Amino acid sequence: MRKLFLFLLAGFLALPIFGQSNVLNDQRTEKGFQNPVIPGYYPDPSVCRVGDDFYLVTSSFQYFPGVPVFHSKDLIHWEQIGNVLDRPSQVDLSKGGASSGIFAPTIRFHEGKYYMITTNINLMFTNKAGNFIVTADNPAGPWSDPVFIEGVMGIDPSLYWENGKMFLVWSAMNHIGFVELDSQTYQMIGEPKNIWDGDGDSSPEGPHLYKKDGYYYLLIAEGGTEMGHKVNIARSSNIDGPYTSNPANPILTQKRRDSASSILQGTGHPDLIQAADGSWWMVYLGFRDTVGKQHHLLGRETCLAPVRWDENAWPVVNGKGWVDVDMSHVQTLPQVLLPQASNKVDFKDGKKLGFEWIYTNNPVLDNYSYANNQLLLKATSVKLDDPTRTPTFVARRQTDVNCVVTTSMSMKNAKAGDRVGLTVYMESRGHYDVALIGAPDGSQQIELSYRLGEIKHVAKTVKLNSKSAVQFRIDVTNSHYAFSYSTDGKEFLPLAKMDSFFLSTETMGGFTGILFGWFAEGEAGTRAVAAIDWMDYQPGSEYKSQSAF
Ligand code: 6LW
Repeated sequence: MRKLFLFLLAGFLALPIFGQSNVLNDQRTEKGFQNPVIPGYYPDPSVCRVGDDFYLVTSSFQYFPGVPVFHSKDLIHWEQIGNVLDRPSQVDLSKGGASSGIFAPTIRFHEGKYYMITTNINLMFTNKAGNFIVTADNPAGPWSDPVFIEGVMGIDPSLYWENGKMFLVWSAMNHIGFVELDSQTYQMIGEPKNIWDGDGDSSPEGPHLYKKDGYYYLLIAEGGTEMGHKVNIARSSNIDGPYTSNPANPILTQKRRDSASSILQGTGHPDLIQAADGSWWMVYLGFRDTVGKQHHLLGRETCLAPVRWDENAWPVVNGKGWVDVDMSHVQTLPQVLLPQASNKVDFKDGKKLGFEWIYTNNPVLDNYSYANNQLLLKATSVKLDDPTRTPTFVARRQTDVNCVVTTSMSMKNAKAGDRVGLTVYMESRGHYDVALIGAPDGSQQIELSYRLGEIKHVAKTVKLNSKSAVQFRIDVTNSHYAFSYSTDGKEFLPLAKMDSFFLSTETMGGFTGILFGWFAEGEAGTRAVAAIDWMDYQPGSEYKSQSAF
């Protein structure tokens, strides 16, 4: 009887927890988290709150769809709920190269409407570029077509409203610009003004305005988005200045003696948010310096820190102005865990690729279809190496330092020179590919090759006896991408181990991170098709690193 009572009581207590969507179990904790909170190339985060729901967006550069949108209840566990720019009519990425396209976005909620403002920097290639606003009733979409703001030159726009007026701040080269916008047409009212030049470091950028205790606070990043990145803040009693720097700037930087050995570096590009309980938090980007010698692979990732912001005082980030991967000391909001996502993507029973899959530039979506529980990729003559056109290529981010990626695929209608496979892709000038290729005698071979700048090399070829599906596997550590293949799905034979160092952001340049994706390419008139059965992505344990040197 007692047991039955306890059982019923436990069930009753569990109800409100299981009753909520996204909540897996009752292992709630209010202490601690790990950075990054959104791993993989998700830089320049901006966040807004509606009730106790948080919405976050990040920049996306040359990839489509653009500007991923995430939802969270606790600022720690984020689920992607869509992409803001998911129709070609919203974004022209057609001719931009690596790290062109969509720079830092801002998301805000004002009078029942969500606003996202960002910059398409492809001004040289399209007249549909510059700073623009899209709006939505639901942050998951659909979002409107863009309204471009005429005459605003620069990047990193952000919005602020007060007394029915709408204001824009942005990074205009070496200063922060400010102007009022017409709240209906989003066009400038009057002349823009410089309101702050920052504290003298390079690249004052990513501005956001907040009001607290009668002051306007202007938060920016400085130092550039590398090792010297930092967060500075100024305040004024008037919205258009003059702004006075915080004497304790920078309020966040890893360029301190205490944080020099942290794996998390380059922290900056912040946004502040106050939770419903009154606590303040900062989202910002940081990268994990895992390859060694100040090289990273996964891009700039979204991170979190607590902020103490006493009345009339300047905000203090994480108590000490620097952060770490391990934030287990932090008293957090009540944590709401997400359902464990499946590691295996397949196309059985009508399943399709989710929001996290991206294409370069504006993809030709007719080249991607589903049939017989497979994803089919039609090859074209546009190569992965092409910096400005869209090859048949769809990919997901590397989100873990150590992981194992396996896929099963085959090639149909192959002619000599056709190539379909799996790539570790930093950009068109830097990728490691394992592929099925069409041989002149009509057979198929496996080819492992790489492109690093002007160097293109075939590292290994293996003859195949059949055209059935093969399995490619990449064992990933901080230092290497180790490729192997199987023809029976059981026994994997090694192909080669490639250094990760050469694909790093510091080697290749740019603002993005590593992707794993399938591609299909051939000579003009190719009819080859890549038939994909599945991809399995198994995260490994973090930071069990091997020396890269
Ligand atoms: C972004 C700028 C920056 O627009 O890099 O990290 C640019 N900060 O603010 C691209 O991410």
